[in-house]
Amino acid sequence: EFKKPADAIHYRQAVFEVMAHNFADIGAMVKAKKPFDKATVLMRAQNVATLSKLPLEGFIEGTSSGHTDALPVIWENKADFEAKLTAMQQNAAQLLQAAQSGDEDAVKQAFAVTGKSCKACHDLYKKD
Ligand code: ASC
Repeated sequence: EFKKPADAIHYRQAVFEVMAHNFADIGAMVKAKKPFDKATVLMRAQNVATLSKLPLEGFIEGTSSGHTDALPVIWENKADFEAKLTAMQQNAAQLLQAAQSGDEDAVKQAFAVTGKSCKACHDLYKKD
């Protein structure tokens, strides 16, 4: 439970921020901005997969005003929003599997798929 709406907003933003930091480091490696290090990719992918399960809790009704980019349409389309969030979690789990396999091409592909599922939600439900 959150004491006030702003706490729910802050919670989900904190989760997304830590997710983005971890996801971006995998991105730097698959885009060859830095050397591909299997152990680091695995650690990052574990973090992303775990964090992917957390933000939904923060999307409580009445938290689309104030310091947030979340659009009110989320709560008019909550089933679709949750389906897209679930797809992202499944893709993050696939990314973790790829990281566990150590196969760089598999990581690259799973990274791209996961990024698309981040964007799918942002396109509809996040302010630009
Ligand atoms: C990221 C990040 C996102 C997604 C998105 C993918 O690294 O912070 O929100 O990827 O940009 O299109």
